[in-house]
Amino acid sequence: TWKTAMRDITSETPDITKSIVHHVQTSLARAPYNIDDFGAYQAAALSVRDNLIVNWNTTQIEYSRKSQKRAYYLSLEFLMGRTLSNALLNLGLLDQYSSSLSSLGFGIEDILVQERDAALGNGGLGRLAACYLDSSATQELPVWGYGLRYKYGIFQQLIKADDGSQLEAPDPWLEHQNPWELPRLDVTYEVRFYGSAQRWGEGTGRATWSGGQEVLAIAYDVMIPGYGTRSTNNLRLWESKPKRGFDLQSFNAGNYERAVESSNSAAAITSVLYPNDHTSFGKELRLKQQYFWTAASLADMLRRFKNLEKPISEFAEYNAIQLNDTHPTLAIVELMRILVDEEELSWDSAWTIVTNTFFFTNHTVLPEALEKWSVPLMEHLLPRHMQIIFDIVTVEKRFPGDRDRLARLSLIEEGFPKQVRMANLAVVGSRKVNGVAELHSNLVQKNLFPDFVEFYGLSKFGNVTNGITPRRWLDQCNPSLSALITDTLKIDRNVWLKDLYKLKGLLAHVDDPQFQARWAAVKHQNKERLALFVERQLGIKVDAHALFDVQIKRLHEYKRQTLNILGVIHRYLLIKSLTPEERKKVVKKVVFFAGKAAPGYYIAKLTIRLIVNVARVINADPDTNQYLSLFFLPDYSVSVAEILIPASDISQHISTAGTEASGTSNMKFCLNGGLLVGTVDGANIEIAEEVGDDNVFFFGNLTPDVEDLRYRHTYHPIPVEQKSPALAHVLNTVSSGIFGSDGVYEPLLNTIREGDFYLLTDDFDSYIRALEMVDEAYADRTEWVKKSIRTTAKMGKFSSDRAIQDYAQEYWNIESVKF
Ligand code: 26W
Repeated sequence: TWKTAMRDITSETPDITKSIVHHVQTSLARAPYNIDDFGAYQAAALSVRDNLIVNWNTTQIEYSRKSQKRAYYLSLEFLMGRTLSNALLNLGLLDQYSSSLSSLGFGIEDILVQERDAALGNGGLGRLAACYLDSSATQELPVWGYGLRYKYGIFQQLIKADDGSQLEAPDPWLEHQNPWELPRLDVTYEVRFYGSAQRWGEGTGRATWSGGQEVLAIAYDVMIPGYGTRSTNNLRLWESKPKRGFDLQSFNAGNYERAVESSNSAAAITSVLYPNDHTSFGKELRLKQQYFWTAASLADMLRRFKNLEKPISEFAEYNAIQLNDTHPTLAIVELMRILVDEEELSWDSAWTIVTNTFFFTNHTVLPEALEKWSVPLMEHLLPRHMQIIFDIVTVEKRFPGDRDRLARLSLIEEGFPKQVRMANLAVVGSRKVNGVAELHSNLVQKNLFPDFVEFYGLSKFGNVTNGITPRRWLDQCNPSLSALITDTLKIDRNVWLKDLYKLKGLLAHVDDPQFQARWAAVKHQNKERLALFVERQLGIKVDAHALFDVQIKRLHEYKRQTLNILGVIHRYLLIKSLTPEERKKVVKKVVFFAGKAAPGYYIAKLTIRLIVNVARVINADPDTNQYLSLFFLPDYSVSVAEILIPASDISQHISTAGTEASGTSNMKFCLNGGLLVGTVDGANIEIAEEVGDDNVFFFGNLTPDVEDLRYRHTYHPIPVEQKSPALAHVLNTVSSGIFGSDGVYEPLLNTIREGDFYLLTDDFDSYIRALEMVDEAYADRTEWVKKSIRTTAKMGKFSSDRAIQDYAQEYWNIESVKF
């Protein structure tokens, strides 16, 4: 126990143990004899942090000393998850901390789960940013992240006991001190809003922006350790603060309330992460977040650049800025403002610098996700930036070419009010534009920006297929599989975790029955771990011998969780119709769902309700519940994904063809030996190319047919009964009220019966057939295990190390900094 361990501290005590005890007594100011798991976590974290700080400082000094080109990753979201386990892995200190904690009476597993997720993101885009930071540091690349330090991360999801609907609660993740950040109260910038812009210097395009509200940006640095290297990069998150305690002018005028109000409005900027994913609402506070963050980040970069004492004309030779979707597009305009108004460069030289500095990644082709800001709102909040955008429009028009087309590719959309199209601005202001999987990048060129492709040529458009970090998404979340791989490949873990193509060495062992048995045993162990987790969470026992089928992602119509749940109901009805004898031949299956719905997304929330209530009925049916059970795991997070992914036999990635830009959890499942059920969409296609068509279960219509099918839905509708009798039966069963009466689900069912924009009626039958193929394949367990091994073996391409290399070489032109 702590008490004895404390008494036993001697000169022989390992340094790590001493350091943990030291932090209990000093940083936590607590007596060591009544420390609980959380206190032990805090002390261990502070002790690990001491190691990180040393490496981080060395790295930053080296970066300054070498003054090489740097890249900056601007993302409004960083979905980091937990840090302690990742830091221990990357520092190579996991075993030592584990034994120190155990000598103090604590189990490492109990300690690691004390940490709260840093959930400063919605989904794929935010988690991608986190994987890219890991890979950049691992490859010793000088890359910094810039984001916002939200006081509240993505909301906590609760499921209402009476009707199964989603409730949202705040996520005050900073309640306890966060050991992974370093407040830099000395690194601050002033950011202006509102006021007015006065042009000066005839024909130069210059202006002065003054007045309005000034807000302070304060830096918090999060250390990002690389794996197996001392290189430790920085993620700088900005917090907003009123410039003074409160607005002195109002205060002196006797208006105390107004004074406090203005200080509230400054603090509000970084108070909460917007929980929408794929829908833009055009709220003023969101625009304020975007500008606050880009302005502070650019001021910071400029200050760093000026320390190099290079001419400003060389800015783009030393800095590359990656825009993670359009959210940071104002950075383009802000850099123009700084160069033209403050550095007094000519418009054209400024524009050359800008268009050599920025790179833009698009993450979705859904029209409702394309950001637009109303011109009157921009004029009010950022008058100088609106002027610059209008000037960009005018200057772009000087280029030779087809005027009509240029009007169409205009940054301003006509209407009431006029709107600024941020994606178009991002394309115009960037050196290169990329999508996140082959298919998606083609759609970006053909459907989203065809006129720009014609205008600038194809060379401005590229593809970087997404990737995931194998450190978190294999070694950390699936230590048994990692150990088995190391043992089998007979190469050091440090080697294959940094060169994931090495996994193909597993192919030589596919036919080895002993290896197959060990592979299957690992999967089973992970299924038992998930079963235990579910039992603790929901109080229901899960049969780990059943096939585990998982769909975890944000709830969205295009991702078609509805297709999945209707398929589950279909299976339930089928099993129900069998005799007890016949049922014995059914493949036992457990279906897991998890994911959050945007708080205002009615249909997505209704889908959750349906899943939860179907689960209640199915799990309580003694005729069927040994063959089919269903769980909706509340409050999906990175940490929950780390338990679910290693336990899956199959996972579902079943978006309507052409709608899922890439998907990244598909890669995580396959890396962990789960097989993929999916549509021919996003990175599914490239995964199938790698692992082979016979190791994935594809179904559904293809992208080129989607448009035509939608047209037919509108002009030549065919009733569901005719198109898919099986689906019609399922819909009618839901309507009949066995999962909840009084027609609650009708609005959801009607999206399918009328319009069916996401083509469920077109894909249902082939979906069911694909699931039948899964059943057949699963019956031959040896063949199944081979498929699983082959899948993992072929996932090398999907390491985020490869993706980051692509960006570093083809886009940013940066090199590793070795020391
Ligand atoms: C303005 C509202 C808003 C918020 C977030 C619009 C769009 C977004 C993101 C771009 C949505 C997103 O996360 N997209 C996902 O990005 C992943 C990483 O590239 C891809 O793997 C997913 O397919 C894509 O949906």
